[in-house]
Amino acid sequence: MRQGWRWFGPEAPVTLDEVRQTGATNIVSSLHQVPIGRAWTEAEVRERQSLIETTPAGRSPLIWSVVESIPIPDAVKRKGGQAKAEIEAWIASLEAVAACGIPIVCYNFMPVVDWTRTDLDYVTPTGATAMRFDHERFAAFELFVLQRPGATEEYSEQDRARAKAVYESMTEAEIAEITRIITSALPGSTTEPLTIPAFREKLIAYQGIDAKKLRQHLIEFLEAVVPVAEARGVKLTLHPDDPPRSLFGLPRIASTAEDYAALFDAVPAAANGMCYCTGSLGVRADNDLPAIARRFASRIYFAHLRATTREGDGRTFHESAHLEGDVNMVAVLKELVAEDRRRSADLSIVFRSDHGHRMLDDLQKNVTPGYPAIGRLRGLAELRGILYALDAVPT
Ligand code: DNO
Repeated sequence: MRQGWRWFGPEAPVTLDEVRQTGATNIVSSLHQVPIGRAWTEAEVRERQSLIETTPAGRSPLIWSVVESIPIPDAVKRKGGQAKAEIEAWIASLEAVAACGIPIVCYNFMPVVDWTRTDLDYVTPTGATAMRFDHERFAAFELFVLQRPGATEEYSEQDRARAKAVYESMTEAEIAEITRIITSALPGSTTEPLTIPAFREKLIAYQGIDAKKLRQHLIEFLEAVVPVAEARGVKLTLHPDDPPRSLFGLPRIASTAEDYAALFDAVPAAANGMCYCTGSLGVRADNDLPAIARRFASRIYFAHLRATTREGDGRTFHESAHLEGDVNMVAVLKELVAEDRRRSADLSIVFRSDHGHRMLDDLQKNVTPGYPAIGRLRGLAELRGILYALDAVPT
């Protein structure tokens, strides 16, 4: 398996020279500066590639092997008026990536928000901080800050009462913070947070789109892009929903094995692949992670490895150290290694230690939420240990 590292570009707090020190060899990156929906040019991709792949004398080389992500605009997910043009722009970006020989592209199909958390710095017993999704805080936001029409009916009376108590205990600053975290679409996103009215509008635009329709839109998207990827030798990998269930009354369709099976049945070409993310899928107790890895082994080109711990009734969770929590990482890696052994080196699975606790010096530094260097390095080192023990020395 190939050791990857997500790098957010030249402005990011973690530099390429630092990445090199982690022992990772494969860079996972995107043109984060390009607005969502604008087609990437080959020159732009090449420029970034040359930054990554120009190695200072005496240093070990890095290679840009995964684009995470080429974002998909909401118009495609909703199949709005601009959908066709947006898909064409996405294909142009894919062509630019393919022209530079980058073999893997990751994307997601979550409406409006990408990954969602309510706390970025939840203090764990070690003193390191983790990201957390607190169901009650989320409900407090949705019911009393966002005041989403229709939300009330989706919660039980007991949930509403708990959410109200949580909301009433929150300070103005806490309310502003949770609003910022949730409406930036994802913590650490390069997009600006939305105002509450703008966020509401984005949700309203999805009215009438249920899971069946959203899945159909994804299939139509795949029917347009997979043949291009197939012809250009690029593997597309769909990232699972995080958390793997509906939020804000919006449908989600990449949360379970059956969700993925439906997509692979509809568009069977090998380029239609999976980004196997243990942290996202693992939030559901009914997702059997090793079984999912076994079932879709040949479609897994890229893996995000991290663990979460469910709390209470399971709707709340926090991110654990990589080998702790609800994910049996040894069992997962056994499956991935078995698949990797069936492959040629050029198709070896790229994995990255996903997220990481904020610890040691990173507690004093500016970090990208979820992506501090030290916590991720701890994760990578632990994962590497398992691979060595499985006699699967990573490249
Ligand atoms: C979070 C990431 C996601 C992922 C996208 C892929 O840490 O795993 O934001 O990059 O969902 O499109």
